[in-house]
Amino acid sequence: MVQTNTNYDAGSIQVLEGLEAVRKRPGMYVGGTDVKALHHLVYEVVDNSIDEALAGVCTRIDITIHADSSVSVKDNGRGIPVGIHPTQKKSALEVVMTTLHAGGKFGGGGYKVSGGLHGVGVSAVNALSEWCEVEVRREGAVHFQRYERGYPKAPVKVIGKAKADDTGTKTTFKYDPQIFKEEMEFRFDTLVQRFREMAFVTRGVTIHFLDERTQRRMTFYFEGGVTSFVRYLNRNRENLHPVVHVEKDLEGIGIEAAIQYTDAYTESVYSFANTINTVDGGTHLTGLRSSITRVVNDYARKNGLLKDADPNFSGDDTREGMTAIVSIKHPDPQFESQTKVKLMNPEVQTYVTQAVGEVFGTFLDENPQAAKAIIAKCLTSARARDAARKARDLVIRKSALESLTLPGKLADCSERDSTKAELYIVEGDSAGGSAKQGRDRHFQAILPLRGKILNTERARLDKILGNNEVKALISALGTSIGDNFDLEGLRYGRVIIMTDADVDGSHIRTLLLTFFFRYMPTLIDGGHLFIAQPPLYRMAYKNQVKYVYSDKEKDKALKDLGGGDKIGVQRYKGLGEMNPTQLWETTMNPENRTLLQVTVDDAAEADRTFDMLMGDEVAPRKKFIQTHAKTVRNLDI
Ligand code: 0RA
Repeated sequence: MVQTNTNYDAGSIQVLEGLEAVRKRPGMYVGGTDVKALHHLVYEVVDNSIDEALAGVCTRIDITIHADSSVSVKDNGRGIPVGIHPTQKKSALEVVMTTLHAGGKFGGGGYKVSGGLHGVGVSAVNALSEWCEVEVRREGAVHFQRYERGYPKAPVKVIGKAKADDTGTKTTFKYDPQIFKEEMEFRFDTLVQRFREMAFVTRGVTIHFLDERTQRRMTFYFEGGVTSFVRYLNRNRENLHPVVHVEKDLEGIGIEAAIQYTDAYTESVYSFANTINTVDGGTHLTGLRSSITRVVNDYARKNGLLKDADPNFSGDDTREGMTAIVSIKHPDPQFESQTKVKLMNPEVQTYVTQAVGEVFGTFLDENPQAAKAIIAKCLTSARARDAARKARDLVIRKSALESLTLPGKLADCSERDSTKAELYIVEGDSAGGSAKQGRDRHFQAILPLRGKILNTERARLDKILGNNEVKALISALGTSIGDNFDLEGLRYGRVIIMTDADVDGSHIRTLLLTFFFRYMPTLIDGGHLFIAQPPLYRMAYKNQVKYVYSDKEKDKALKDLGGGDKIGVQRYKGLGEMNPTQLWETTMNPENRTLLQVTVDDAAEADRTFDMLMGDEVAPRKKFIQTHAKTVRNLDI
């Protein structure tokens, strides 16, 4: 599937641009200078090694975060060429490291499949690094070069011998604090997730990751590729049949997919193009979905499971409880935008539909037990959807009537200009009380919700719509929901979720995010949804008082305040522990507060974890709460 031009040499590397541009406008090349962009640097380097694995010439990648936050990526690929470049008259290695687009991926042969996210290659990382060192083992020698802010310190030199069959590349870089100015750190969990995904969709490669700051390490190798991926995703669910694996080459496009139904109420489908997680889907995902719907309907008709009078299953019906991965390898992928999150190649849809349709259709024919279980699941979900639709229509009609009468518990503000008004959604009556007293009633409205909304065990979200607390929320917002949603009606320009920093708070936040994501995505898109950030500690010494929002800030404040162990430190477990003035000063006053703006990605993540949170398996839920309760404080990452 993946073919490479074996005559590749220094000559086919095209030289396009200098590196000053990258330092001047990092946003254009790695998406900014925030912590997300920082992680991008690592991905960009790893992508190059993954390309070698896709070309079938690399089996192992070692990634290490060192104590000084420098990062090494080492692979056993062919090694970056070191011959003298015919027009540039210097080592091809230096050209690759210092010239944009010089990875051999842009014209000139070389790779047939490439994952590199921005395609700018390792040279952009080099330009944004305080220093960078590359070691290439190739042609019996170890070649070395060091760069500072992109500029080579000396020509490439041989620093040792290597066995003839010992080849590969090791890149070590330290990001430049002149570019990445804010204080930030690599996040182990974020990187792990990405490396795990890469290993799933690059079968046969072993990715080893070591964090020397903490000595945590992880190794990923998945013999089953995307099938292993689906097993992993379904590890806490009851499955209805073994994973169905699809693997096909059509017109030079590699297609892999894996499908398994479980008893879950949601769909978990992920798509990849050249190992990139295409978060916004695209033609490969559309192809997968449409073929599943078609095959299931065809089978149900053919076997009398759908009667002539019955309508076809909708796409939603056939996807409830389905976990699937589709991963394609394409020599010339077209993406919607720079950020490469949506695949556009039209032919891919046809090929994926064909490949998946054939294999999945045969699977159903040959496994009547599995087919029966899948169709039964579709029938249940079709009925539930119908019932939910009726219930929802009722709620919408009711809330349309009720929207004239605002809910009783809403403490509204006097401001009528929605662009200036804010709604705080607060958990619990006691916090609600503090917020009502502490707010500026001029422009801040408070809606207290009771924790009870979560006790609907194993609830479909549709059920939650019938809940009184949620109805109050819908009518307070004034937008209605679902297809009837109308942003014009929004009564508050800022909708702010304010919950405790504990397990229940995190639970309620996830529920609310899921609710907004499914029924009011436009509200999130418009940038109207926020999460308040209450302080974790109050620190007092003599007549100084300081509120801090993280443990790190606390350590710093301990130093700054002087006074050693005479400093009084109070940990806030809930909003209720703050008096109204404190709540105003720390969390509600626009002059001092920090709000985290919710993006659709954040909400989608909450949505993905929602069914697990609501499911009846206790162990994964506990684990989720422990990890999620922390990360949600940093939604801007
Ligand atoms: C250009 C050409 C060839 C390999 C590479 C670049 C290459 C780049 C990186 C970056 C990290 N690891 C890498 N491994 C290889 C092909 C060389 C050949 O045909 O021998």
